[in-house]
Amino acid sequence: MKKIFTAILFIFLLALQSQAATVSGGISKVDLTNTNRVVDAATNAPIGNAKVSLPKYNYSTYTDEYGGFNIGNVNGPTIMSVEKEGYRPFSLTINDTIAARPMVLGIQKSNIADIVIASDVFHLGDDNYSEHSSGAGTFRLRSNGPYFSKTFMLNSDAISSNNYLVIGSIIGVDTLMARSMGQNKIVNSYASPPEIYFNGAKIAEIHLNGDNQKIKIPKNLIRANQQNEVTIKAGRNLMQTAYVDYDDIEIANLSIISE
Ligand SMILES: [Ca+2]
Repeated sequence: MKKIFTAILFIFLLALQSQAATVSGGISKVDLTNTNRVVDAATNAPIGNAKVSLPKYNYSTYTDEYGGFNIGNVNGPTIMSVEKEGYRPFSLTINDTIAARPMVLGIQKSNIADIVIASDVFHLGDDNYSEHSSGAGTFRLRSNGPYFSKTFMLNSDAISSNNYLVIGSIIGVDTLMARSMGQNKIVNSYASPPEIYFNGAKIAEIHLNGDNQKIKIPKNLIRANQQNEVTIKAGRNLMQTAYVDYDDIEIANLSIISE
């Protein structure tokens, strides 16, 4: 049975009020109404000096004291990531429509139990992809090959809590479901879904592109006080039988969180 993972977004794409917002200290800053901002998801407090990156454009900037930041024009889907010490890595798939409006991004404080597996953007596949793919035009990074694998320690607390693998953002998935949802414009082919393995056992398939996909890690697979391993395998173009054509995807921010 195939599973669909609902994207849970810890973000607020709120239209900003037309009135000038008041920030801490009673200082008003009129241009906040038209500015993208990074705030604390719990308190709404502005977060300064957060790094905002668009890897596709090799662009990065830092938020000002009001949490404000600017990005230039974007074309098509692209991953935007936000990094700030003490906070969980955050990423969001944006496009020209989203980028044209002010964005308020609520980022969450990190937990001592969080494990960041990858905080950057990496590409899986073979660098051979259709211009109609849901990631086409976005892939800037050379492929790391069809597999990604990383080992990390889990302590004994991991057994007593619920653990999730969180994929910050994923683009380029060209499954039948992604196609039927209008995530790409490919008419004559589709791919098998990327597969997620934990300590060698398949725990999920990714059928859709999106942000913050949470995958529960079965407790019986967890090795406490030992190395554990996450592996992601790219899907394959199911209409190409003459050779193996991996479905090229890009992933930003992989982490393990426990709740
Ligand atoms: Ca390919």
